[in-house]
This record gives sequence, C-alpha cells and structure tokens, in this order.
Amino acid sequence: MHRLTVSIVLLMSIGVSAVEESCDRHSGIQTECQVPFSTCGYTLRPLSSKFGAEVTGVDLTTVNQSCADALKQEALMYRFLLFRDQDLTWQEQIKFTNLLGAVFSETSSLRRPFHPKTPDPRIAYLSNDPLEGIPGQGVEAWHVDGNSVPAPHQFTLIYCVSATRNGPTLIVPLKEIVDMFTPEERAFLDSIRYVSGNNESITMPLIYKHPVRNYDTIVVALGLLSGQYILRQDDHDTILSKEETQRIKDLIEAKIIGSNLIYSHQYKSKDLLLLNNPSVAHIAGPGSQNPVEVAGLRLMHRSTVRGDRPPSKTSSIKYACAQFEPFASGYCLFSLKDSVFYPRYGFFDTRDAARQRCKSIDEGADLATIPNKKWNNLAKTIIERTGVPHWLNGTNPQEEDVFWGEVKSEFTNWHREQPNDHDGPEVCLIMGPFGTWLDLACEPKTQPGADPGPVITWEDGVRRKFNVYPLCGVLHKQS
Ligand SMILES: O=C(O)CCC(=O)C(=O)O
Ligand SMILES: [Fe+2]
Repeated sequence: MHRLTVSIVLLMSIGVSAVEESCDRHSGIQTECQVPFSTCGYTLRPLSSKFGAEVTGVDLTTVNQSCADALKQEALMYRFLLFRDQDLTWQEQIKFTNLLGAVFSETSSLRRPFHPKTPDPRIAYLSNDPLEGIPGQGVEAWHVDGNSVPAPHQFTLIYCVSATRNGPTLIVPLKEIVDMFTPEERAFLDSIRYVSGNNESITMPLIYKHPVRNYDTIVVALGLLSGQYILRQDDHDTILSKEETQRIKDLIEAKIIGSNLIYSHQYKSKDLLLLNNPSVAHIAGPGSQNPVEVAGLRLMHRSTVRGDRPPSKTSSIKYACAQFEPFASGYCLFSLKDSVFYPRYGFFDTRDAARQRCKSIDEGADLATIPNKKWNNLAKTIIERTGVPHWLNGTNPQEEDVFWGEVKSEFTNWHREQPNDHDGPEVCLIMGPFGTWLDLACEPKTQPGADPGPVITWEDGVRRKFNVYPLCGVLHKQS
C-alpha cells in the first residue's frame, strides 16, 4: 500500500516536470528549453528554522544515482535529512550509502568491535541489548563520526530498526557553534589542533573549512574521544595538558548546550537519519541505553561514507584577483557555485542570504561590485566557467540606473531587452551570459504563474531555467 502511494506521487511529479519542459509559457510556442534539475519527485519540509528537513515521497530502495545525487545535495544544504517509513534491509542500506560515496568499513575503527550479529563490516548494529548490537555507542559525548581517522566521515546514516520512547539522537549545527565564540576565544581556538583520544597520530585543525560548503566548522569529539590537544604557534607545536584540553572541551560543550539549537530526534521504527557529518555534531540521548526490560529494544543500523580529504583551514574556493581601478590595491571575485546547493528549480538564496553566504566564507566579503568594463570582463570569465547566472551587489530601483549601495554606477552592461521588470518589479541585479546584466526580483518569485527563477537563453543558444548563485567580492585577498 505504502509503496503504491509513493509511486503514484512519483508518477504525478514526473508528469508535472514534463509539462514544465516548455519554458516559454507566454507565447505557447514549444521553444527548446531545459530544466536541468531532476528531483525524483520528493518533497522537503524543514524540521527547524536553522537546519534539518524531512523528505517525503521517496523510497530509498529504488533511488537511482541522479536521485541520490540530489538527496546528497539536500543533505549538504539542510545538514541532515529524515526519511520515515523506510523498509530497508541492511543490503539495501549499503546500496543506498554507496550511491552517496565510498562506504567506510565500520569495523576498521578501533572503537567499533565486530558484533557477532553484524552481517557485514560496512554496517554497525547498535543496541541497548548487547545480544542484538554494540551497546553504549555514541552516548559518551557530543561528536562527529570519523573522529579517529584522518578525515571525518562525509555522511552518517542511522536506520532505526526498533525504537524506544526515550532514546533520541540529539543533533546540533556546527557553523552556528563556531559563530558563537568571542573574537578572543576564536583567535585562541584557531591555533588549536584536535587530537584523537583513540589514536594520537590522528590530528587536525580544530576549526576548519567545511570541505564542500567552505564555511567554518569544528571537529567536535568531546570526553574520552579527545586526546591532549596541540597548540600550534608559528609552526611550533606544544602539547597541552589534560586540564588545558578539558577547558577547551568545556568551552565547546558550553556553546552547544547554551545554543538553543539542539534538535532532538525521537525515533519511530523505520526512520532513517542522514547526517552530513562535518556540518553537525550529535550524541545518543541519555535514555538510549536504558535496559531492554524497561525500555524495550533499541536497534540501529549504522553506515557511513568516508571523508575524502583531511580537514584544512584553507578553503577550496578559486579567487580571481586583479588591481584594476578603482581597487588598485587589489580586489578578488569568487563564485559560490560549488559551495551552495539548490537541487530544485526556484529554490535559491535571496540576495540578502547570498550576501550572508559571501560573509560566511570571508568576513570582509560581500556580493561583487562591478564598477567598469575591466572588472566586468573578469567576472564574465567566472560566469562563463560556471555556466550559471550570479547575483551582483547592485540594485536597479528604476529605469536603467544601477546603484552599488548609495553610489550610482557610471558603467552598465545590460543584456538585450533588459532591464524589463518581468512578472513584477525587479530591483536586484544578476550577471548572465557573456557577462551581461539582467534585472531580477531580490528573491525567488512565489506568485502563481510566475517563473520562480530566471529563464535565460545561455551562450550555447539553449534556453534554460536557472537558479542564481552568489558572485562574491573581497578586497586585498592574499592568494
Ligand atoms: O545511537 C545513536 O543515537 C547515535 C549513535 C552514534 O552516534 C554512533 O554510533 O556514532
Ligand atoms: Fe555518532
């Protein structure tokens, strides 16, 4: 019955996207038009204002690679996903995990003894009943998984076979925790290296750049998961005492507990949680280990996707820098195309949120300012390489005028027939094909009948529906 409902929903959504194939809804003429987003028909519902989303309308036993890719991007954007009512054998769980990346062998971790019930090293059975799975896992302290290997895991999947009433997993978003440190705390923590408590040859910067999103995140592995941290000053390392290390762990824990951001997931059997590990810390709730006789059986199947590069303080962002006037001492442009994910058409950041994303990469950054032809040409190379339109920091309050903040731009580079206030007022500015400018509403449009994002004929002559990505600029970048 359930599978039947799912496939009807799937069929309906395929039908909808087929209708959308013609992007030109005004003329009724079937112009060739691409909608380069395939979402395999799922629906998302945010679980809190900050992070987490429930995905409905997908059966994880039947997803293909392109659907898994879309879900992976949702998990990177929302930081964790919840799927309910999934009937998953351990083989099906491994198959789905493998679509997300290289499956980590659970038993290769020192602290994951091989449980006799475990059918395969790529899956761990965790339980409050020692006969059914490994007891006491993940309850000792807040942590990210993969804290005793060179790179924390990319993803953790926790599939609940049997739930108890008081055995939640608690989850907290890490970017916000890093943002809570005072400048003094931050300066100190920036010189600290995390050391694993299980293997002291495993060390990494405590605060580092998320490998995909590029914002700041932190290696949380408190309690005994940590060894003695290292203070690195001018390439000189000092091993901190246990007490000094404890103070750092207390500071992190205090921020987590005081954050008001902890999401407590009360399981139902057949729930699957998909965590993007570098984005969140988690802990098994205190009731998770209550004895079976009191609480009933709690049984989880856990699988993980290995991290593909060790944590680094340097982001993977490519900067394009120059010293043209009026920024003679240097200004750099960078795209966040590969750091933000908008897997569905029409779901992209507003101009204001895009500005925040620039700042989250670099304190001094903002959406790009394009004062003249030379800077426009530099920006154009980025737009052409990424193949998608990007927000600029300009506004277009009326006619053809463009303002950078309060200052009117002497230079403009409007696309043919732009600005056009299509589907209502459009006072924000994007860069499109050939480095030309188009006006756009400052957020995805929601009114019925309007295209939520721009529909543009790109440089290859193909008309497509697009999401809009941040093009950021920062003064004096050394890179
Ligand atoms: O059982 C749980 O709620 C979480 C388990 C966990 O965090 C782990 O095994 O790493
Ligand atoms: Fe864990």
